[in-house]
Amino acid sequence: MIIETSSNCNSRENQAASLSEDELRSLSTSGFVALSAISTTAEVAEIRRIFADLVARRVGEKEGRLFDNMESETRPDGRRSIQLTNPSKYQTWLLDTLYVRNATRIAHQVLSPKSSLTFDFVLLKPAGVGAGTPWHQDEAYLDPKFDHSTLTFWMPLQDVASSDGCMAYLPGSHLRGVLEHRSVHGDRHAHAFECATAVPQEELVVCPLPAGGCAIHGQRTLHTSTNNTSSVDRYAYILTFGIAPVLSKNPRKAPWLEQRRSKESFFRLLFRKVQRIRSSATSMYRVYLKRRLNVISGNHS
Ligand SMILES: O=C(O)CCC(=O)C(=O)O
Repeated sequence: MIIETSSNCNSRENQAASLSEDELRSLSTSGFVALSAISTTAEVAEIRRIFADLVARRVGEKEGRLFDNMESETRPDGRRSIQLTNPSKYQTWLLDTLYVRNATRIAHQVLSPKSSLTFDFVLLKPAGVGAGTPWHQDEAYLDPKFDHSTLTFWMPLQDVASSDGCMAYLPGSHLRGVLEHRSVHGDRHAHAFECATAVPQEELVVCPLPAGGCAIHGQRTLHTSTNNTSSVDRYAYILTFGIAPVLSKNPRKAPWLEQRRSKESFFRLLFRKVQRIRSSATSMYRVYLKRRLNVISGNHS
């Protein structure tokens, strides 16, 4: 059965920024929670205007921050899922928004008062052709040598339902550990990963939201988004908060990351990592550096 969450969407008329007991329970039992408002109509309209302008001017393209995250050699029909990484670098006002303030307060409540914004990005799924994001866990993108603790906020900049590229979740999946992933379309050059385990469609929960609403999920919650078949471009502004990762006592294996790494140049890899996690522990970078130097010198240990 596909359950729509609109009736569970908790209203936040005054955009007060902490989760209720029910919302906290939903996050810990289901791995996600939907809020009907985290920003204001005026703020959402301004953020949308800024993103439309940045994308139209192809800001960030040369630096590799603007790209189609689903494009691959087998599916070269790009511009169906356009990602702009760290838009707040180009428009610092984004960091002063009510959205970021509210999300920060919620992250402090849920993760730790020491948590901070580590990464922001926009995903544009163009009208009529926008490709849904494949099922994945966010932790599949993170370095398996470290223990991570992150929380992601997903705010649509227009109303979204199944036909507009809304989010869908598999409740309880955050308790299953990090699952096997692979490159989308079997192409290691593609940015996106997909979960290699089949997701029971009858258990997924689709999450329609009004503009300025918010879906919040943890790093292991399996999630996807639907195709945008509507006549309106779908924008979502996504914030990831985290605490500094710590070297894991039980490091995971993530062959999908290794396979992609082996195809990338050292400098491109390092640039991407620095882009993705601005405020990670310096120890992480020491490990990246050591690993790549080993690869270059032929020592693959
Ligand atoms: O916007 C989407 O299509 C998916 C976003 C996503 O995967 C995320 O926020 O972690």
